[in-house]
Amino acid sequence: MADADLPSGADTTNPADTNPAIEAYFLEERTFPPSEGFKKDALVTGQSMYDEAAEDYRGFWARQALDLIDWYDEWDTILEWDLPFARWFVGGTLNVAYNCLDRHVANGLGDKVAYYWEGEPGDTRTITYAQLLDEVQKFANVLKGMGVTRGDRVAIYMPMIPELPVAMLACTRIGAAHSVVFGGFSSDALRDRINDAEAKVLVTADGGNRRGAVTALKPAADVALADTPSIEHVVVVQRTKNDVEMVDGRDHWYHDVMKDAFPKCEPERMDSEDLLYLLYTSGTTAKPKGIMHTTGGYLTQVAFTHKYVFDLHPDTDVYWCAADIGWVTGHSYIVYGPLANGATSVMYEGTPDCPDKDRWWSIIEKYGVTILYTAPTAIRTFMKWGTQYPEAHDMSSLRLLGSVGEPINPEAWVWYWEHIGGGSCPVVDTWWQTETGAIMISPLPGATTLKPGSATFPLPGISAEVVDDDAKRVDVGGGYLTLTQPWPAMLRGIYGDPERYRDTYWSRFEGRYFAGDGAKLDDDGYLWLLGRVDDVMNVSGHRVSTTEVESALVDHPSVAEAAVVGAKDETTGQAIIAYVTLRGGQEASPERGEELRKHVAVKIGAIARPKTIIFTDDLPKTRSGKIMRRLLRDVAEGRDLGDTTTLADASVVDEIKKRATTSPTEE
Ligand code: 7RM
Repeated sequence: MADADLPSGADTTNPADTNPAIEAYFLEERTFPPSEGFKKDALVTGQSMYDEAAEDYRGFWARQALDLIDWYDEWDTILEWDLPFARWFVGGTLNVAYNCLDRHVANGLGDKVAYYWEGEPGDTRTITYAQLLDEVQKFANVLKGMGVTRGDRVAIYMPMIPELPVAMLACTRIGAAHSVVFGGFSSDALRDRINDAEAKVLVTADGGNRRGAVTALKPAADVALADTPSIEHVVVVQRTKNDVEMVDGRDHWYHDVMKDAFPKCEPERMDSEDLLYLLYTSGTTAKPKGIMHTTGGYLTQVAFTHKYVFDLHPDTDVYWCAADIGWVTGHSYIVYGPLANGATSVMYEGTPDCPDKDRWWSIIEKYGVTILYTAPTAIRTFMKWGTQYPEAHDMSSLRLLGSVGEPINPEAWVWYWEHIGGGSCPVVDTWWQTETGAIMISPLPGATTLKPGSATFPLPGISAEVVDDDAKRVDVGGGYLTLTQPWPAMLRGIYGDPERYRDTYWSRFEGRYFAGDGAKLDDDGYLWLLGRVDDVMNVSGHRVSTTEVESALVDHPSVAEAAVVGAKDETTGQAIIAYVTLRGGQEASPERGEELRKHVAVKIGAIARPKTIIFTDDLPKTRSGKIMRRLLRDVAEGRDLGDTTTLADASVVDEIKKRATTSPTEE
């Protein structure tokens, strides 16, 4: 299948006399139609849902809202759209916790497992829907007892333990909005987010387990709490038993306050447009943006996408989204989507290499996981570690794989398909953002013929277009990815800053939502994400996407991962610098570097040939696994590094800096 000698796509897709916003070079010709076996039981196999939605997207979403969600009062108006401000299911009332818990228990599913939870040290908990409902009601009463009421904000700073979804659902039950701050973020990040939201209560834990060590959360929270005047109470879950200080009157152990909590708590009837949560995007330069998600539209679209993109069969599937709940992927696809659909999920506390590099595969084998949803960064890491780890486990329970967070290079896609999916599981590449709330562009696995590396088409009810610098639609080729009509889970704004909302997302192209991604359309109308447009390189006047060069590098059998940046260059404007991680057992050498440079030239054209290849064991990444190309560009241009606080492992940069100054280049 793998074909390293595909002809260059440059001359077929890009006439040299045009000047596109981003050029399209990479040609991937492999296709994977849904198998008959998969189609037999698939929820969607044909085009009719697309057609139905295209005819009337408002009506389509209204039917989904009725089908998937229980409402106390139905809405009067499906959508009020005063660009850029949307209101969905106006006048409708509902409660998210009720939809995620009570209705399933009332339907006789109380004993069904909501979460198989696995702690990193190997301790486990199995939590049924009935147990989760009990816990949520009690914690809702705890919050009420601390003065939290409808409309308040609650900050949550926790490891991946069951009390995290409990705290989120307890908030939704009483109509308070949560603001989950990823447990890996610093005290400063926590403080700024608490203060921006003016949260009344903080829910945290003593610590969490990560790669065999305890990460102390409460001590970090204490530093933040020195400067958060809105916080009245702090609830602390005991997870790791590390030493913590408890401030009298302010700090309370979770197990203490839960002991006497009243077991029943009626869900609040919330308005469809009431704030459900804030989630801050980790901007490295500007003040973080509190992305606002509301209730009815959000729940509708996360339930819809979780059901149809993952072809969910709730009676038989064991679903595992391996993200952190502190990332939007965890909000939508560990908590709200799966619970709204009554799914059984796996939740894992730790890292994939603890105690060994096969931890995920042993979890899949142990619980019989059928659906796995993860990020390209994880897949490329597994490629680097080698196939012996997945091969040591029986993963035949898997039937569907998902990817999210970055463009997935075709070769990583095929590796995932082959070595994790055993050559029989569709891989759904799902494009979306914190701001979109739910999956927007993705295959439907029983209906869509897959192309490795393509997110394929907008989902039913979603409308996306690629445009050029003048906002003119591009039908074939590269440009800016825009969304052209409102969608139910869309952000409702930036907390406290409507103007920034308009400026950031709606000002670049009139009437269109644009949040920074490049994309191209191929001859068959498939969408290929090309990375952030800020990262696009300008080489002798050609606008080259980082994604395509990276994919050409990862296409080489020796490469596991690559990050490419444009660094200032006297002759070409920018020169392409590639940071490359080799697969297990492969040796770095000047010859290997030369071979890779050639490979890129053959694969996509001489213009994209990297000037320099820097071999590195690791790349700087955000906590959700996105490569931080800005940092690599700074290293390549010899600039001082800016803020690196969203880095997963800051030492990676120092290592790369050393190598960058000792690596041979083209000349
Ligand atoms: C869900 C999430 C959003 C940004 C987005 C893209 C990139 C996400 C894909 C992707 C290519 C994908 N939310 N991105 N998914 N790029 N293909 N399937 O990641 O707010 O943290 O990030 O992530 O650049 O704009 S996020």
